[in-house]
Amino acid sequence: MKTVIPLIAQLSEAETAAWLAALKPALPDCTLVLAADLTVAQRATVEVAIAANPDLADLLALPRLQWVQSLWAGVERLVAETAGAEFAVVKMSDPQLAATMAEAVLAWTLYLHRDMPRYQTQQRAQIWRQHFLPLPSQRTIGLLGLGDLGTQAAEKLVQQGFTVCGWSRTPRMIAGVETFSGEAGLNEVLQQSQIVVCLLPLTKTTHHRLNHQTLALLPPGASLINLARGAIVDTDALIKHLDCGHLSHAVLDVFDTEPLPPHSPLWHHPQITVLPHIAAPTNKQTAALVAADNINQFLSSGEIPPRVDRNLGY
Ligand code: NDP
Ligand code: OXD
Repeated sequence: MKTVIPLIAQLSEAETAAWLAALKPALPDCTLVLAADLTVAQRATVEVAIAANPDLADLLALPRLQWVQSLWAGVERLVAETAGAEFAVVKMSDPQLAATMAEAVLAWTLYLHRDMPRYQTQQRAQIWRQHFLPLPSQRTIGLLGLGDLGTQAAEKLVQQGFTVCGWSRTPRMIAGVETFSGEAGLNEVLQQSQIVVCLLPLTKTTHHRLNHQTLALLPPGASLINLARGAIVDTDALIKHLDCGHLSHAVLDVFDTEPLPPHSPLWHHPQITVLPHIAAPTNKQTAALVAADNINQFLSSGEIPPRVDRNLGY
């Protein structure tokens, strides 16, 4: 008999159908069922579920659940909402997602490196003025977070000729990147970064990690790119640093509240580029294969893939 794998998702009908279409061929030996369609007997057998913005009640209704495969790389909400639950959470760890994120990091780094916000402003005022362009090697980019996404992004920036430094919780080695860890390490990275890119997970420790004090460590004229989660940055502090001229620009893809509310001052701030959470959209085909590999491995060996550490929150 085929193993029943529920897809527990609060997505639009079209999105759900598209995920089912990607997952079904990747899991030919399993029966994929939406949470609402599980029979009582099926519910009692489920050991692994696939989740995307799940309703907590649907997960808690599975008495033998051992682990959940998230379709998203960011699992902060899932981990927080299921605190205390026995089952493991496995985040989406897809090399294609990391490549897409690295592309976004390069794109927005080049946007700042090539002074595009300034030339846009000049165009509006019909100003024809050229500014000095440093070599990429003369520009230090600091990456906060050197996990699946930060590592590939750092490598891409190195390939492009930038000087790259990075920060993680535990020490990491990446060829061509000066790496730091721990509290003192953050200070070092911020002090030398002309562009700082945030790819940290949102946890109790990283909440408002970029605040008035830490943003003050950045050199004058530095810029921020936040592609991780909004609440890692204290928005009020960021606005103050931009308004007083200490920082020159911020590219924000993620916000405390999404969609960004219409009354948010961020929409119209001249030194902020607002993006609607588009840095690294999950590719359903590649993500489905990653999820399927993890599930097939578990079904054949009983081994749960590397899981989120619930104490650390990522
Ligand atoms: P990983 O878990 O693979 O990596 C997290 C990195 O952050 C690790 O290097 C980790 O350190 C470091 N870190 C965690 N806590 C701390 C801390 N307290 N101090 C210093 N470093 C810390 O995550 P991913 O790379 O897969 O994803 C990062 C985040 O990107 C996701 O959590 C999600 O929020 C966001 N994201 C955004 C998307 C978008 O489209 N905007 C798309 C996908 C994800 P260590 O190496 O020591 O463990
Ligand atoms: C994700 C995201 O976590 O899009 O995959 O932020």
